[in-house]
Amino acid sequence: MLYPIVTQTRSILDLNGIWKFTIDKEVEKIDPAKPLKNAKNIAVPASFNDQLALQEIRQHSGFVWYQREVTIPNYMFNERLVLRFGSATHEAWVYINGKEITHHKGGFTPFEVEINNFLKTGKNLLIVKLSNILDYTTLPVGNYSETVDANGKKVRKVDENFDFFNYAGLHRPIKIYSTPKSYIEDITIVPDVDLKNKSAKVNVEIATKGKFDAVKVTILDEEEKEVAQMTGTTVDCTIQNVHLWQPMQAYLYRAKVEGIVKGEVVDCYTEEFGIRKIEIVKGKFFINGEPFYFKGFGKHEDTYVNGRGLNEAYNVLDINLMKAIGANSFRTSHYPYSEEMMRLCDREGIVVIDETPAVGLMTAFNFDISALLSGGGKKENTWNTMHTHEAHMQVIRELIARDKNHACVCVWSIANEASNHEEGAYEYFAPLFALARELDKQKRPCTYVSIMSTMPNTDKTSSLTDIICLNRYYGWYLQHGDLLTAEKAAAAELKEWEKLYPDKPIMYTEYGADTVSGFHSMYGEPFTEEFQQDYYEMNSRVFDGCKNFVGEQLWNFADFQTKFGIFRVQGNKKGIFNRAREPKMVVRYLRKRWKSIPDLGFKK
Ligand code: BDP
Repeated sequence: MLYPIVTQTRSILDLNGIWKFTIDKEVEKIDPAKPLKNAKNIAVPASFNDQLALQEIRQHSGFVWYQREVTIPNYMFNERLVLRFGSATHEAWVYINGKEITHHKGGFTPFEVEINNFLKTGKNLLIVKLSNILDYTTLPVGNYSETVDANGKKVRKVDENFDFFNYAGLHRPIKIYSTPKSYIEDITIVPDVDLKNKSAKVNVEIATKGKFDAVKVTILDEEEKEVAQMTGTTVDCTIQNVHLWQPMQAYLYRAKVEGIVKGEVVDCYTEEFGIRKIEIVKGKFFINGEPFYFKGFGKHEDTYVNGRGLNEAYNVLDINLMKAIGANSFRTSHYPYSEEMMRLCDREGIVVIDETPAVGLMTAFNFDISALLSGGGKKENTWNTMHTHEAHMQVIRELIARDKNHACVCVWSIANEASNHEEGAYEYFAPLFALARELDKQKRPCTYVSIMSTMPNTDKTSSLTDIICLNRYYGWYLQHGDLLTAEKAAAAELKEWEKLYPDKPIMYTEYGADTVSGFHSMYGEPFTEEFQQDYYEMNSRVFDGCKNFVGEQLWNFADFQTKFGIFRVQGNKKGIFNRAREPKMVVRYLRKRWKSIPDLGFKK
């Protein structure tokens, strides 16, 4: 799916800004043909939750409505006009002038609809109804309930089955873009590097709609120099003396695609791409023929006020903070991040593990200590109870369609912390891995990241994965505060994985300790900045002792907002930066360690 850009044949109307907003109290039916009553001003893109300073809005579960007027300049009416949402969380019904024109389920991928037939000259009323309901059929997974209050009114409640706040709203840019009536619909670029000869074969496949006499593809380098020119919709070229996209040293080529009628360029789109080779050989993760070592983070899209909404200044800052401490990668835990962030990572050379929103696939997930005390908490029965397979297939399709050309995307993560140890997990996951592998023409490695209950002897799905990705909290959730015992347990587990899969790379995709900025102790007490540093030093020793260990992505880059819970004090505090991105003490230790570990060639 192409990202909307302005070219000589395409333009964009930006619909970001102040919209009207109201929560749906489900007392009176809302008519999408009329302006919303008693609506408040709200900024788009952003989560709605933290903008209005009202408890009932922040905690609202159910439906909300957004509205704005749209006027299309007359000169644009001859073009094909497409309304595009970067995302709408989690389910959207879109109306123009009272007519439903599209519907999309899934809060982290873009969708679009042609709107020529629904528009009139002058003002048009654009209304979006959103649901933030998550249940056992959606991704992420929510515990959904409906009760009735004292007045007989239905009360909906979504209890997150995961550890981040269920922010919702129009999270990403909304645009109307134009294309000619005959247009370039999609571009798929697959580079194949010949490292020995320093060359690359680049395959470009173009989907078009309408009639073109010819399609021309020109490959340009960063100096705008033409390196190849081809005609056709499935074309190959070979680039000699190729500039590779390297971790932290990005190089981007551009494929300029032109649809031609009678010698005239009717439509034109330019797609950036990087050329790099990813391979897994004998327990190592190679980029461009050298073993790569992941240093970085699990993150969140989470900032003050914007919530999970796009915040480009924070994206830029986060990447610069990563660079400042010698990191080279992150995982889009626990959902696809904005297209804007992916484009930035292409430019900056950040290596990304691109994750679906499959989080919460575990009936036993619980932060409820009273339930634990009164008999073991929730029951394990995930694969018979949850019905997320269809949603899971859909997000894999939509994620790969969106991100397939990104050089920064080096691994797909199919899920985070599912019940991979339960009976039925293999049957659930095998078709998902097969689908991802079939759809991705670049054949990137696929993985899932596993929870501590999924051990070498209990994981039912590890044979499916290309990399063993572990979320491990030895010394925090287990052996809490006892780093000596934790170190032994962590090292012992890695040995078992190495024995089981001598040829699969192993990495940590989460490890961390809640730490409150400004808490200190002489006695290595948990929650203090000293303990956080001791914890990371302990883990570093374990990693360095494991031959096939290819990376450390800690949890979390920054403190982030979660649902209420007795394990959370205004959110999760495992950040090495706080939510404002101020460093905790451990940042100095990590900077020293990571700056001394090269991105390529660390463990030969
Ligand atoms: C893991 C989850 C992550 C949590 C983290 C934690 O993948 O979402 O925030 O642990 O508990 O279970 O801090």
